[in-house]
Amino acid sequence: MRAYLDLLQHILDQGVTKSDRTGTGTISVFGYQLRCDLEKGFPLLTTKKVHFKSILHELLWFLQGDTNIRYLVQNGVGIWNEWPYQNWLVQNDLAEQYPKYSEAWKEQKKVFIQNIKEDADFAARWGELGPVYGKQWRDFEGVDQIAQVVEDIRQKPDSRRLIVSAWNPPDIPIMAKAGLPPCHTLFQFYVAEGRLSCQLYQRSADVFLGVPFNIASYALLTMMIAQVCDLQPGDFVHTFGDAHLYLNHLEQTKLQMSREPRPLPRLRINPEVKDIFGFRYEDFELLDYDPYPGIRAPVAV
Ligand code: DHF
Ligand code: TMP
Repeated sequence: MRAYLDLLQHILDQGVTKSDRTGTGTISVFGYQLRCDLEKGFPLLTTKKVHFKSILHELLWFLQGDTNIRYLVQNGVGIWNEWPYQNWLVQNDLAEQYPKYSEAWKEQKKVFIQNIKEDADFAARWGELGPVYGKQWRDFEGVDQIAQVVEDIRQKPDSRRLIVSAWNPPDIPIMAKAGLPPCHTLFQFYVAEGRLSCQLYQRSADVFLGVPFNIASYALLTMMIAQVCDLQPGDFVHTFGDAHLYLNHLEQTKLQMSREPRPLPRLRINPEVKDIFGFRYEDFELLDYDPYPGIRAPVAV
């Protein structure tokens, strides 16, 4: 994954200082493209340990059309916790009492997440992110875009219209309330010489924390769709809008850039599964993953 380190270098070299919604501050570039050949290994970073389990559960959760964090929480995945938590604080007039990122805020988050886990009614009320990815993928005004795109890839592989969009303008204000308007906004498939490629347009990219997840997640989705369409995986092309490094991730970025990438792991998928909605957690096995240690970094909420 030299390509990822090149992106980090590019932002450090060319990025401009830019303030942002979260108040953290970034250095940012506008427009960039990265490509991985999925036959050369599974693109999970080796220059820090990336939690593959979270990526897999998140993707299965999207594919089920789920938008409530309860499934993730129950499977030990915390990557979406901060947004419903912050929404709950705001809606209950507690945001001033628990200032973002303070120790009290972190402690209260644990209580909130415990409630999501144990109390189904509480989770139904407060665990919802709004009509985010799962909803738009499976039910964009009644259209199951995933079922449709798989059908189109099978029937019309030459099509230039193999698109899934998570960007639904009337729903943007509702998504912004508890979750976020989709960062991975739109993706397109392409079939040539028996290989399935995928290109993602990501409007906004937290290059240190979010992007390693996003690359692996779309690589995984492309491999799953290739399998159910009897194709080989091709390239994953990742196109960025605002690609940024948060100012509180710069030390971590430099540490990561000092590490020499290792060979990529491989991903085994149970070859029996031929239905895109039929995959389970146990159908995947990551092999030969030998990363450097993880690097902690705070997420901007
Ligand atoms: N907001 C921001 N500011 N950046 C994001 O990357 C982001 N991503 C979202 C939602 N909102 C976001 C969803 N995806 C982590 C990774 C991906 C993700 C959210 C959070 C994260 O915190 N990763 C840590 C911990 C991993 C884990 O707990 O498994 C990491 O070190 O990779
Ligand atoms: P924004 O909505 O103000 O652009 O903030 C969203 C932040 O989350 C931004 O830093 C990009 C980051 N992000 C990713 O990088 N990947 C993701 O998958 C998600 C959901 C968010």
